[in-house]
Amino acid sequence: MTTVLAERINHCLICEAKNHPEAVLCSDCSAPMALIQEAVQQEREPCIISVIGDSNVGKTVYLGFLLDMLSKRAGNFSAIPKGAYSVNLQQAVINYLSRRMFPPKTPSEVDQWNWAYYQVVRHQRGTRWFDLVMPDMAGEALAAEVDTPHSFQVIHNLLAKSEGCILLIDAAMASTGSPQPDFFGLKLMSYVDDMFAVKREDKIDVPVAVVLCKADYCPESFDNPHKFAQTNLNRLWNVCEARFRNVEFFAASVVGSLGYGSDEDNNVITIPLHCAPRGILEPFRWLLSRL
Ligand SMILES: Nc1nc2c(ncn2[C@@H]2O[C@H](COP(=O)(O)OP(=O)(O)OP(=O)(O)O)[C@@H](O)[C@H]2O)c(=O)[nH]1
Ligand SMILES: [Mg+2]
Ligand SMILES: [Zn+2]
Repeated sequence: MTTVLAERINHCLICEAKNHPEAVLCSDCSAPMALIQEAVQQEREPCIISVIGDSNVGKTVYLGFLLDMLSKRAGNFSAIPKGAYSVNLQQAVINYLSRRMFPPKTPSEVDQWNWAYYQVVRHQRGTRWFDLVMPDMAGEALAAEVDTPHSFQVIHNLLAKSEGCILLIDAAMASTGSPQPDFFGLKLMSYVDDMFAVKREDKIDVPVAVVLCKADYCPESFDNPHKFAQTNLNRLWNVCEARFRNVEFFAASVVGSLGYGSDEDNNVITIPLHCAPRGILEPFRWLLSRL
């Protein structure tokens, strides 16, 4: 394993394209070359966890908070970021929220995404260290890839290499009767299904944590995420039941109270008045227990 990894030092971790030794980003897929350099240094193949979901569902906010809580040792976890670039996402999210703003949407261009490479251990459960790579993808790029597979090759490669997924769904939107979160979830899960299916009749083993985001708008989803999903996201629920062996539903939110204001174009915007993260670690803890 060590020598194989060392031989791959100039090959992108995500798409395996050979790059110039001094390349910072992969010339094929724009993933940071620091990922493979880190893996070679650790002498361990990292485990990729993908946070997926529609645009505006809350991926950046969720991932930023998750990484921040991990590095603050929440829930008996310890997390060590590898490389300063790994801290950028959590820093940006916490900075925005401390100024009572949400972070801007993630650009579709892959070279603008934040990638996090963390070593994580949970103290109660022995000493197994996980080397995790978690990119913050743009929802629009994901939607384009799902609609036209291979249009964003980096997403295709990332998902194919993922050992677990956190699928974020806009519970607030679903609770108002909008079918959009349900359809998007269904599309994403069938994309993942196509990617991992070996035989049609076999269920997929890859663990998927379905996180009902913005649950502060619909607190009932905290009481019973299963029932909420079965009622408001029935198409997604059915595909999970039929095709995936390892799925669990969770509810999460980061804000305790919201205010409303307007931006310079007089659009109504939400203002996070204070943060009260709830349900952020549970999906992650469950996912690690399944790896
Ligand atoms: N009420 C509430 N709103 C939230 C929460 N998390 C995110 N939001 C709202 O959702 C918006 C989008 O969050 P992002 O994290 O930027 O969404 P994203 O999935 O990264 O979107 P893309 O970058 O476009 O893919 C924020 O601007 C907030 O308005 C939450 O926990 N509660
Ligand atoms: Mg984003
Ligand atoms: Zn690449």
